[in-house]
Amino acid sequence: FSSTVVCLPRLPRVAVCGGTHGNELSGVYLVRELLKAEKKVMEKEEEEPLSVLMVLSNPRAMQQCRRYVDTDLNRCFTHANGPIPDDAPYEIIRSRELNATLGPKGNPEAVDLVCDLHNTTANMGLCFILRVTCRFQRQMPDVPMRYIHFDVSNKESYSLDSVGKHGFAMEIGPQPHGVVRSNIYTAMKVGVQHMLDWVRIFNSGTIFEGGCVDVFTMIKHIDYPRDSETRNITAAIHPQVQDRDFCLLHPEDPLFQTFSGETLRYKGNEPLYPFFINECAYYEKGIALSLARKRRVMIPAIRVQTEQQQQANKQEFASEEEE
Ligand SMILES: *[C@@H]1O[C@H](CO)[C@@H](O)[C@H](O)[C@H]1NC(C)=O
Ligand SMILES: *[C@@H]1O[C@H](CO)[C@@H](O)[C@H](O)[C@H]1NC(C)=O
Ligand SMILES: CC(=O)N[C@H]1CO[C@H](CO)[C@@H](O)[C@@H]1O
Ligand SMILES: [Zn+2]
Repeated sequence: FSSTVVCLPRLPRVAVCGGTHGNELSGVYLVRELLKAEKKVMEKEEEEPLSVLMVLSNPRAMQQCRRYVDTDLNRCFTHANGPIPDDAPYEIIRSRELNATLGPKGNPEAVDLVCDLHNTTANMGLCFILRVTCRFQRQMPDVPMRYIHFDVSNKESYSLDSVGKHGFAMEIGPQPHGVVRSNIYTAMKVGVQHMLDWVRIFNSGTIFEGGCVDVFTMIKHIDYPRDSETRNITAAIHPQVQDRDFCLLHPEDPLFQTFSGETLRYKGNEPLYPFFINECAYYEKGIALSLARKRRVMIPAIRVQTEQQQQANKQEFASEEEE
């Protein structure tokens, strides 16, 4: 498989975004730290061939240490048209601003890669949530690193990372509400550093060997058992499942424990991998956990396009636009 090398466009402009959810503090503190480091570099006037744009996505929610003020910012990036009213939700207004800074979405001027930093209260380690499959060469030292794929090919993507030409979310946990834990913060910092190193090495023309990578594809969400009248939850995640993200769940395995002490079992007909188990922010979305199928995917060797290939691409893009 490594005989064919796939050539991809250069990635000269990368954006690292934190605070898209204002209470996910690792990303907030990391972007602030990178902004400080950036200022030092600029004072020394060092030439940096890669442009890295640092963005604090939802300042108002960060100030209040809340996920969002009016509505989930990370669901606002669908193709919206027309003027917005003055009393529009804050996040709608902010999403337009971010679309202008990082995008516009679907436009050749958009940044090449958006890395959006999140964290989860679930015990998931470091995860890359992708719309396409790729992989970073190096493994992280202490944290398990995984790839999750949400198939959105038939739906319009709505997340911040969809504004760039390419994008992904880095999700890391467990870390509770409004808390920063140094192990999680450090793992995220190392993850971002790896990603930026990878882009620099890629842009410089190095060939990355192909190979296999395990990808978790989201199949479905499962809600908590609820009272049919009040809609209140009647059970919590079973202790045998709590914190066991990415451990195979078999049909008839315990899944929930009701508040009266009864065990409820997984009724699916195939074993699947649970993740986002008991994510705090997903109670309001009606998600107790998500289930994924694991696939092994072959990744071809990749290399950056030559100058000529890039020129040819630009022309192709321009003629598509005219159509
Ligand atoms: C982003 O901006 C472009 C150009 O102004 C517009 O066409 C598009 O609908 C905007 N998308 C969002 C999500 O705001
Ligand atoms: C359902 O939940 C609401 C809000 O948390 C609470 O006020 C109410 O008492 C609950 N109802 C029952 C029957 O437990
Ligand atoms: C997925 C998600 O939104 N995760 C959580 C990250 O951590 C913060 C607190 O630091 C939670 O509030 C989020 O819900
Ligand atoms: Zn988040």
